[in-house]
Amino acid sequence: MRKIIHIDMDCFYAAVETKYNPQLKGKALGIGGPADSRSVLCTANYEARRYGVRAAMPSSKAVRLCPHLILLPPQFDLYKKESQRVFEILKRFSDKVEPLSLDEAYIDVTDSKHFKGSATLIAQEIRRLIFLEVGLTASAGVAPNKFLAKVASDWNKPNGLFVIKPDEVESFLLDLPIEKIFGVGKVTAEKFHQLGIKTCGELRNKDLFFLKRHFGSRAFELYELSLGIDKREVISHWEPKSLTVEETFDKDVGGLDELLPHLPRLYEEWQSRFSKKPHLQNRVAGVVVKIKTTDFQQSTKEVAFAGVPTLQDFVKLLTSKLLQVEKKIRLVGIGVRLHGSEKDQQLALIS
Ligand code: DCP
Ligand code: MG
Repeated sequence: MRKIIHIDMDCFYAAVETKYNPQLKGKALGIGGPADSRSVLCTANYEARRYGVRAAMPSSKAVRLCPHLILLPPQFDLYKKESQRVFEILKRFSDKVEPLSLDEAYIDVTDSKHFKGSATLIAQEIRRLIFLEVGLTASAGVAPNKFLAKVASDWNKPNGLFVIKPDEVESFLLDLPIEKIFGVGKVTAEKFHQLGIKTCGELRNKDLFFLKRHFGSRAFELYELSLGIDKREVISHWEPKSLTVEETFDKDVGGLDELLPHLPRLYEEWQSRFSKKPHLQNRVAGVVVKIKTTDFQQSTKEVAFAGVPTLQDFVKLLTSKLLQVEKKIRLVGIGVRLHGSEKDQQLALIS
């Protein structure tokens, strides 16, 4: 069973504008061209939404609904910069981060070691860090697949979290409107309604022949989704630059004698993570060790390396590193730095 988190920033463009101009706080705000032009809104904050103002609405109509609406032109470069900061946080928790837009992403945390693998706690931590480090609020959904995680992130919006546990999927879907199914737009929804089907519960009670007659090749997929089955993987479009594991000691350790006994276990953990990603094997560019001393100073040492390092390779590098360190050690990390993807390497050879 997968553990998927869907993160969606709250009224993203409007929130970024308000962050840089706090005077906008509490005022109805829309992002888009002027009301006397033909432009439509990119988004509106929640104050404006109370008046019925929505994304994709003509600015002129928005101002009619909410006469005191403040309209600002979009600053895409700024939103992109903020978005990068959010994604940098997401990538701390998993290699599998799939961006859907500047403000939205899926994260597969099935194999994550953070918070003993609790996706709920990871999602809370992500929200906390986004607020702390970027100064923006995000909503999160946690579920066993992409479809449900995305529905969940919308459930307690804004600034909310909603979790659908595997054993809650069935009851959650019973009354869920079919409009919420991934890929069901206005036309398909209307068709469902004409057939007397309004919820996923009603959909999954129909037999497949009936659905096939009305929805053709999509019938099975829609049926599966209504049961909460969604096998789509989280696909990250970026390649990891390194793969390292680390350990913070309960009590600071002094010197090699005390540190080395910890290495075999750490190496085993690194090896097990590395072996799950065979495509990384020919991308190793260097072996890296990292330590944090008792005064929280962090330093690394790296040597060029190709292939798969052994425990001895890490021991050797760590030994040479520790010759220069006198303080007690709080944390040790080992791992590899990676080349770009194979495609990058080919391009590098050509140019
Ligand atoms: N966007 C856009 N045009 C649209 C929809 C969205 O330009 N028709 C932009 C502006 C949004 C951003 O994408 O700020 C994110 O889209 P969302 O649908 O997630 O909307 P918001 O983040 O603004 O609001 P919410 O709090 O509902 O997520
Ligand atoms: Mg959003």
